[in-house]
Amino acid sequence: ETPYETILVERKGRTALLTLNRPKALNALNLQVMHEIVAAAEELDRDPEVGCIVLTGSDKAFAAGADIKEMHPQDYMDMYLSDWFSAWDRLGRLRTPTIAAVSGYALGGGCELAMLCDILLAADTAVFGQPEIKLGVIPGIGGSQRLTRAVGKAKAMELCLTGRTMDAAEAERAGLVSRVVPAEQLLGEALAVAETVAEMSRPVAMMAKEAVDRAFETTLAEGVRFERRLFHAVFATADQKEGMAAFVDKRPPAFTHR
Ligand code: CO8
Repeated sequence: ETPYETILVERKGRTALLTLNRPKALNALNLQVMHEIVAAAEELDRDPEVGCIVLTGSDKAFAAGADIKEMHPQDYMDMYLSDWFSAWDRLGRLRTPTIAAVSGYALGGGCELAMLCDILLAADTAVFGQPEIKLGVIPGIGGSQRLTRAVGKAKAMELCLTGRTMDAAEAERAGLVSRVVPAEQLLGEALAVAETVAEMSRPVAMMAKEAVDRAFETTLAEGVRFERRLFHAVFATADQKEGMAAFVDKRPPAFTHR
């Protein structure tokens, strides 16, 4: 039924679940995985019935990195002309909120993929790192930028320069992940968070995401101005009328996602 070979796509109500499925390679991210995830996610992003997308891997590995065997023979011109890995940027431009549910290894490109998502939930077994330097390369899917914004310069430098990994507890203390849960509860918890998000007004959730993301792109004054304009704009939605009316009437809101 699914046109994809390296990922599984499931729908549960207004939530979509994307599961990386290259178990023999610990979900190493080759170009096929990249194109399939991006295609699946963009299709879900266009679907008004989808309010949140969860991305996960296996118990052992969210993803153990970009596919080293595929990159090994490439030279500079191959990389430059194909703009290797640039399609991953499209994942960061989805409007639908995304959740990375990380169990086991999230190394290199795996850590970068998790950081491309909006909410990062970790199992207590999660291991994060940017070990590219040990292979004689550096992060290539935004790791040097997003890790630094998430955990600050000192820790990002240490991880990128030594290749040292951090466990889930350290990742939570450092602010990389929003929460750590026991491994056996990870998927259930991620789907519960997703369902909560998906039941909110879809356009208003999109605007909330856009506003938070703006904090990484602009100055405080510009960001606050951007937020204020979006805040005014939500008063054009039916869901603002419904949400506030429901509060006043002491009943749950029935959002129409308009
Ligand atoms: N790429 C390809 N294959 C992989 C990868 C990978 N990143 N990771 C694991 N595999 C394969 C192994 O080769 C092995 O295959 P086989 O059975 O055919 O030998 C299989 O998965 C199972 O792996 P292991 O036997 O190694 O499993 P272990 O439990 O012993 O070890 C580890 C797990 C510690 C995760 C180990 O596999 C490991 O160190 N993997 C590599 C981690 C890594 O360095 N990741 C960073 C890769 S570089 C990157 O992601 C960004 C590059 C940016 C480039 C930008 C270009 C523009």
